[in-house]
This record gives sequence, C-alpha cells and structure tokens, in this order.
Amino acid sequence: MDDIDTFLLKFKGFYFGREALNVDFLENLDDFEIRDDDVFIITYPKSGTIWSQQLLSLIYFEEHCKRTENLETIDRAPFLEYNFRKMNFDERPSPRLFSSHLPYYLVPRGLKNKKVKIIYVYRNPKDVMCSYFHFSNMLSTLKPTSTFEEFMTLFLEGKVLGSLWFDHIKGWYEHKNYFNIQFMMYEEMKKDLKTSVKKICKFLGKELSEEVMDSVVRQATFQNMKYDPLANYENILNDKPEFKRTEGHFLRKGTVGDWKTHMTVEQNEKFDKIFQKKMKDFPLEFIWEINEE
Ligand code: PPS
Repeated sequence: MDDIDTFLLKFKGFYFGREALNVDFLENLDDFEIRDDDVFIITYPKSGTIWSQQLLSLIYFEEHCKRTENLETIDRAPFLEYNFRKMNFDERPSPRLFSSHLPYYLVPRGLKNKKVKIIYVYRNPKDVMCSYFHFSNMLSTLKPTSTFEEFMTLFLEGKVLGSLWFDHIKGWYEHKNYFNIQFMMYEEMKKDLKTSVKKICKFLGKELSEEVMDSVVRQATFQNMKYDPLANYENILNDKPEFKRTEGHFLRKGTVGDWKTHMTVEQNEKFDKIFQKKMKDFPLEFIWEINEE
C-alpha cells in the first residue's frame, strides 16, 4: 500500500481525505436530494473556503451577523462530503449552505438544475500550495512532508486531498454552463472585500443595507475572523486535539504572495513552466502578489 493511501482514498479518480468520509454516502452522492434554494461554496482546498463560509453565513443569517446565536460557521455551511458533525442534511432548514471540495463530475446531479447557486472560490496556486504545505504538516489526518520540495512534488502530482489543482479549476470552469455558478477570486476579495461582497450578493439575489454590508465586511476580515471563535475553526482542534500534529492555525497568514518566501527561484521556474503548459488559453486571471499595507 502506498504511503499516500494511509491518508487518502481514491474514489472515481479523485483523492478524498479519510477523516469523516462515508463511502456509502459517496456512492450515492449523485442522487443526493438537492433543494432549489441550496447554496454551495466550492473550492480546491486552501483557496478561501472558511472565509466564504463566514461571508455566506453573515449574508444569509441575521442571527449570525448580529451574533445573537452561537453557531460555528462550519455548522452553518457544513462540508457535503465530510460530515464532521454527523448532521442529518435532510433535516436542515432551508436555505441550506454547503461547502465542498468536489470536482465538477462528482457533485449531486441536482446541482445541474441551474437553480442551485454555486460560488467557486479560486486562489493563485502557488499560495494554495504554501498554505497546503503548512496545513498538511499541522493536521495529523494529512500526510506530512519534511521539505517544501517534497510537498511541491505531491501537489504537482495531485497526490493530495482534492487531487490536481489544475484539473479542479479547469474542470469547473469548462463545465460552468451546466451550473449556476459565480467564480470569485481570493486575491480580489483580499484587495477589495466590499466590492466582492457586493458581487456575491448580486449573484445570490440578496440586498443588504449599507450598514449590514459594512458589518459583513468587517466581520469577515482576516483579523476579525482569526479571533472570532465561531469563525476560526479553533474549536475543532480543541475538541479533537489528536487532529493537531504540530502547532498551527486554520487561519494562518491570509496573505497574497507568501509563495515568495517559500519557493526557490528554481522551484518557481519549474512551477511557471507547468502552469503555462496546463493553463494555456485558460481565461480566468490570477493575481500572484499585491502590495498590502
Ligand atoms: S480548507 O482547509 O481547505 O477549508 O482551507 P481554506 O479555508 O480553503 O483556506 C485556508 C486559507 O484561507 C485563509 N483565510 C483568509 N484569508 C484572508 N482573509 C480571510 N478572512 C481568511 N480566512 C481564511 C487562511 O488563512 C488560509 O490561508 P493561509 O495562506 O494558510 O493563511
């Protein structure tokens, strides 16, 4: 058995993590009953999932925005394929928010009814890779690597939870016409969160007052989320300390361009070559660095 198989399960050509995975559920995922007003956050890992969970929870649930309830974002927008809290999804009141790392070809077929709204958040893959490197070392459920080089090899071979980044984003983008989907870029959210929130609201058909909009933006900044116990996922690690292999946080740095402190010139050139080949003619833009104050 490959070392990778200890941590990952390959199902229909896609690598899943083993934690909280129910293979019977996966087998029947195509038939999972979708409601027209369900909303899905879809991401490749480390691309802004938790951030989007927070944003959508704030946009949809007044109690969440006003902090009159004590529900964590993971419970507001649980993962479909990793049922960490053993929820009965059928009993959840509408509108149901879901999160998922699934590739386009494994999602329930009901998502193709073009009513269900899907927000696909993507991030430049060099930063994804850096974030993922630290995350895989921190979580005991993921394969650790001792060097960045070692992780980069796994990432470029797609031997990580979520498989190959290139396939994930291209798959979703090339099949976008089957879905009601809005693509959002992590770096644009970082540059101007308010404009991004407006874009998300427009897609969701949500009208927020200026005051609520400002409150959503404020509560979804990295600094505020990092210290917000409902949003920062720390409770998950506190509840299950065995999940943590080394010190670290889900909300680590939240910056653009961290790859520059991780990748050597050689690694960067290698990555660029592969990126140019794989992403040739791909229309979405990427932002690799921004000047942050
Ligand atoms: S996961 O485990 O796949 O669900 O991870 P995911 O949430 O997709 O990605 C985690 C990275 O997103 C960063 N993050 C944010 N960045 C900016 N602003 C906000 N509010 C925010 N919230 C989360 C988080 O810090 C991880 O990136 P890194 O680079 O590791 O800091």
